[in-house]
Amino acid sequence: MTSLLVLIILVLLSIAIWQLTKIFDLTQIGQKSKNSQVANDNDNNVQGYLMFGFLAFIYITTIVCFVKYGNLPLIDNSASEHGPLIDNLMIISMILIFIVQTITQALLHYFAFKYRGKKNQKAFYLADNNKLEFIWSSIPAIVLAVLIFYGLYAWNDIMFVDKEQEENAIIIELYAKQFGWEARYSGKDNALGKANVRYIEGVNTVGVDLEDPNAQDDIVVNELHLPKGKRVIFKIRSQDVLHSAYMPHFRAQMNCVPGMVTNFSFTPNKTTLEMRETEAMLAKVDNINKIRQNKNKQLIAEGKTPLDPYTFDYLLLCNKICGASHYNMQMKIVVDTPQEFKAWLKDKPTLVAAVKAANAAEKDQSNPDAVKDSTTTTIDSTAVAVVVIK
Ligand SMILES: [Cu+2]
Repeated sequence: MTSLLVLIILVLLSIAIWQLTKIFDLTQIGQKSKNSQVANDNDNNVQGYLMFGFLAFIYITTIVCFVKYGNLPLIDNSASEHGPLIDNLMIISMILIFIVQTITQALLHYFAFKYRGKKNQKAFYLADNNKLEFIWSSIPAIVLAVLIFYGLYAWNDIMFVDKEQEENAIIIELYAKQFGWEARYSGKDNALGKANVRYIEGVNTVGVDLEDPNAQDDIVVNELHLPKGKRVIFKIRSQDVLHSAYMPHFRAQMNCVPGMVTNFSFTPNKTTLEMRETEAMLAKVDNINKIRQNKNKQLIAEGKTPLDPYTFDYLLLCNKICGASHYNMQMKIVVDTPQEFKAWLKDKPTLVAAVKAANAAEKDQSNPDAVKDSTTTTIDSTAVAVVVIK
C-alpha cells in the first residue's frame, strides 16, 4: 500500500514538474535568442557530461548490486546429474555478458562524450573499413558459435536417452491441470496405460483407460517421490491449457501441452535429507527463518497466527501463467534412497483398485436397503451382512 502511494506521489510530482516547465516556456516567448532549438556548445557540453554521469551511474549500480546481492557463484547446488552442465552454461553466459557489457558501455558513453558537438566542427565521413568490420563481425560470431555449440551439446546430453538408459529408468507421468499436479507411476511393468481426457470419471482423475493391460498396475499419487541415483523419465500431459513442469532444483523444465505428451528425464543425485544438510541450503533456510521471525513479531502484535518455521522441500511448480491460481500450482517432491522409495511405493493402491473400491462404496451407499432386506429374508445373507458391518 505504501509503495503504491509513493508511486502515485511520484507520478503526480512528475506531471507537476512537466506542467511547470511548460508554463516556464510560455513566459519565455518573445525572448527569441534564448529559446533557440539549435544546440549550442553549452548544451553539447551538458549532454556530454550527462553521458559520463550515466556511465558512472550504471557502473556504481552494478558494483552495489554485486556487493549487496552478488552471492557468487551465480547458481549452484543442483540436485540432478545434469545440473552442473546447465549451471556452467549459465555462469559462462553471465560472465561473457558482464565483460561485453562493461567494455561496450564504457566505449559507447566515452565516445559520446569525446565527440560531442562543437561549433564549426564537422563529422569526418568514413565510407567503410573492411578490417574494422571484419573484427567486429568475427568476434561476436565466434563467441556466439561457441556458446551455441556448447548449448547444443548440453541439450543433447540432457535430452537424449539411449535404449539401455530407457530400460533402466522408471517412467512417471506428470499430469497438469488448473491448478494442481498429479503423478502416475507405471507400476511393475514400467509401462503407462493409455490415457485420454475422455476417460476422466470419479477417482480416475487423470483419464486412464482402465481396460488397457498396461494400466492395471498404474498408481496415481499427489506427492512425487523419486529414488536417488535412478534415471526418471517423465511423460508430461496437460488437461486444459499450457502449463510448464518446472523443477528448479533439478534444473528441469518442460511445457505441458494439451493433446500431446512431452518428455523430460533426469537422475536425482541428492535426497531431500542430503539437500537439507548442504551448506548453501542451511544458509538459505536460516535466512528465510530470520525473515519469518521478524514477520512473526508483527503478526503476533496484530493478534494474527504466526508463520511456521520453514523447512526445505523440493517442488514441482508451474512456470506458465495459466490462470488465477497459477502461483499456487505446485506439488511436493521427495527424493528418497532407493530402499525408502520402494517401501513408499509398495503400499500404494493401484488406480484400478481405487476405482473398484470407490464404485463398491458408491453401490453400498446408493442401495442400503439391499443389505437390510437380505438380513431379514435368508440365513445365508446374514453372514454377508455381518461382513459388511464389520
Ligand atoms: Cu499451470
